[in-house]
Amino acid sequence: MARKADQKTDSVLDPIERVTEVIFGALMALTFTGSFSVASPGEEVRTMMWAALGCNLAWGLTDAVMYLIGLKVERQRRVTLLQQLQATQDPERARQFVRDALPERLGEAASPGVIDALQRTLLEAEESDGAKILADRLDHVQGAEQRRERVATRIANDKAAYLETWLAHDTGGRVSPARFFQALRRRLPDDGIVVADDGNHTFLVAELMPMHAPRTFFSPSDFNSMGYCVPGVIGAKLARPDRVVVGIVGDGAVRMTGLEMATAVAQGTGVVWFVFNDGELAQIAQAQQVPYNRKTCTVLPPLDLEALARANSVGFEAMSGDADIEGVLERVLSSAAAGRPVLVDVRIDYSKRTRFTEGTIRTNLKRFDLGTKARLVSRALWRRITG
Ligand SMILES: Cc1ncc(C[n+]2csc(CCOP(=O)(O)OP(=O)(O)O)c2C)c(N)n1
Ligand SMILES: [Mg+2]
Repeated sequence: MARKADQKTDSVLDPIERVTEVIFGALMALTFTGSFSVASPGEEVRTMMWAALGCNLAWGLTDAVMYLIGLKVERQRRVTLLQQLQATQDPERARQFVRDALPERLGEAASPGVIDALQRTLLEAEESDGAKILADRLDHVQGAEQRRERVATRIANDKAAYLETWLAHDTGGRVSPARFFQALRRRLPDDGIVVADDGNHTFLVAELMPMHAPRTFFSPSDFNSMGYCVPGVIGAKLARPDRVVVGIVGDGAVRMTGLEMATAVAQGTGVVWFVFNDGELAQIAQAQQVPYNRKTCTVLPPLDLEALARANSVGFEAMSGDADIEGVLERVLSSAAAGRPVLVDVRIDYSKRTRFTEGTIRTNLKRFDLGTKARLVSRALWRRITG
């Protein structure tokens, strides 16, 4: 009854063949059990009878499962063939698809004309199936739309909750990143451009400053080269003079390309650079703090940003706490609108870690092998104790 290996048919598993196998199994069971009871009746024979029955029952069940799988595979095969036929523009390829779907000898013998006729019949016959596929796809798309809405709501809720944690954080009198970006967002037009440098401030922008239009946020995201922002802001403004362009740059990065401010003055490009002044190469300092309990070469000497601005003939404002945010933003954005570049010394609060920093520390630790993990964790603990 089983299919011979070299016998190729147009069906992966023939339903009739399967039903026949089930009946065959049942007959076998009856035959075995019958012969045992005739040969030597008694307790042992009864056990064997049950065993034989059990075997055949299992065989029948296996066949039934195989039959259902076969139906599914068979249907998928037809669906794929239909899709291939519909998709191909090349008649020769279409013929090949039909030939492949035919029993071997028939496929070899059929002429192109016969195959073309078969193809037409196949496409017509499958039309109702095609409609079913379409309906399935539609269901899937509609399901996806509902999923999209669910995910969007969840993201919005998570973001609102995350913002709350920032607003509730004690900034110790310094400028709250969350309040700064909320105020900046309110004052910046939707197509206003924000250019960030590389550092902790980059992730603060990503996490706390919603962007309302494509191509309005720029940062050196591939090689993360510090020093991008000061000239980047000038470049963006020269390319889009009609847009408001501001930069967010660290007090480390501003030392790298800060003198480019002279170009803005020379070109009369009205831009604003907000220097997030925390006295450290914070992105690295924060990552050092957890494993080493030290800040190695990441604490910066003081930088007189007002003097730097004056030296370059650009305007200057200091933002020392949350109370300064609105007034400073008002003044610097109007100065930029009048074509006068401005540098702002933002005494930013970096006492709360970004999700990025939290995530990086955790992810890096996970990637290490067990020995390295144990070494890092024990050193971190030891340094917590010994200082
Ligand atoms: C040219 C260059 N050197 C070093 C680094 C490594 N690096 C990434 S962030 C960072 C600290 C940036 O400090 P700062 O500009 O003050 O920004 P903050 O992290 O304090 O916001 C450093 C040193 C880099 N990305 N590019
Ligand atoms: Mg810094």
